[in-house]
Amino acid sequence: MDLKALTRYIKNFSFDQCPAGRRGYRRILLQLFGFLGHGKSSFINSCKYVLEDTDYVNYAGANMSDEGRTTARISYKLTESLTLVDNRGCGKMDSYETGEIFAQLANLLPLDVPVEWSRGFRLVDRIVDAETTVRSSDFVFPLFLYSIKKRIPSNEVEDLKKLLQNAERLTGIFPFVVLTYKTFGNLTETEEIFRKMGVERIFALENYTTEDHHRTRGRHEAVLTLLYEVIREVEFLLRQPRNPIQEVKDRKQFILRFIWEREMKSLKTEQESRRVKENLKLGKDQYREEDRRQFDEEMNRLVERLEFQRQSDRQKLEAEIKQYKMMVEKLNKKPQCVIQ
Ligand SMILES: Nc1nc2c(ncn2[C@@H]2O[C@H](COP(=O)(O)OP(=O)(O)OP(=O)(O)O)[C@@H](O)[C@H]2O)c(=O)[nH]1
Ligand SMILES: [Mg+2]
Repeated sequence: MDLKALTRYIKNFSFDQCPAGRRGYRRILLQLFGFLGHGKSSFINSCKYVLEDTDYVNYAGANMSDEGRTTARISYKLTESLTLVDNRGCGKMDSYETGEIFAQLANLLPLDVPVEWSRGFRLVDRIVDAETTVRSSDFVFPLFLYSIKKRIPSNEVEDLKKLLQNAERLTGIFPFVVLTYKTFGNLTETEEIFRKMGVERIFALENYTTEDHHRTRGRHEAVLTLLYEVIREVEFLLRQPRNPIQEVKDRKQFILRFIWEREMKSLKTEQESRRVKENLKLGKDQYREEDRRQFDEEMNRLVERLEFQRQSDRQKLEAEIKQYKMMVEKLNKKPQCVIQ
């Protein structure tokens, strides 16, 4: 398909045209997720640039530095039936940040408002507060963006795999992966790592950016092909009966279970560390007690020895006094010598 035909296909897509009907959906919500500064906002700018065929505009506020900065969950309408969502990127893969990512991905948090990173059960409150804004007519499609430039540390592969698998459990779709900064690293190696994680659909591209947005056929084609493939996948999935309302319920249950398990785990860890600390303190007290006991024993031994010494000295002294007395008595009894 040439570029024009691809563009037409994307712009004309509507759930009404699907052979099995709209099945309760109105738009595809292409949920962009990934780490800070991996090119999510730039990808949105690229899509707008390619599809709208106007001047390059930094709509999504892609950061000028290498670091990212999107802190809200903003939606960008691309066509009547396709909306992109720039989710807040995560910095690390702890259960708090991944919990937030899941809640965003599951479309359970409001669109177009700042995203707070909350701890504890606060996320549950936010999900409940957002209930009136969640639309079951959104077909949630996960798109994971990863910059080749950042290379995947081998000790993070397992966590990344788990993140993608959970995204699949949450949305029913194994995320498509978009490798950004295509020419800034080893593409084949990165693709291989993602394939081993079970990713089937990998796309690599060089985003259009504020500094570099000279139109090239290659870059246009990469963006259009990805959007086309997303739509084709949705059409394929719609061949099976689906229940959008049930899907929202399932997603909510998944997240609530995740938060519950996370909090239970953190409570257990807290209790465990408190127990270890108490034992340690107890250990110290026991140690002090043992010290004191040894000291007392030593003191008692010394006192005993001193007492023994004192007794034997006294006996010796008494014996000497006795002897001395006897000598004096003897001397006193000696007959007086009379000098004539
Ligand atoms: N050369 C090149 N630069 C890119 C590409 N993608 C993004 N950039 C640059 O990388 C920086 C960060 O990109 P953003 O699009 O802001 O990243 P982000 O994922 O939205 O970051 P957060 O909002 O923090 O999650 C910006 O300076 C972009 O111009 C790419 O594919 N190639
Ligand atoms: Mg951003």
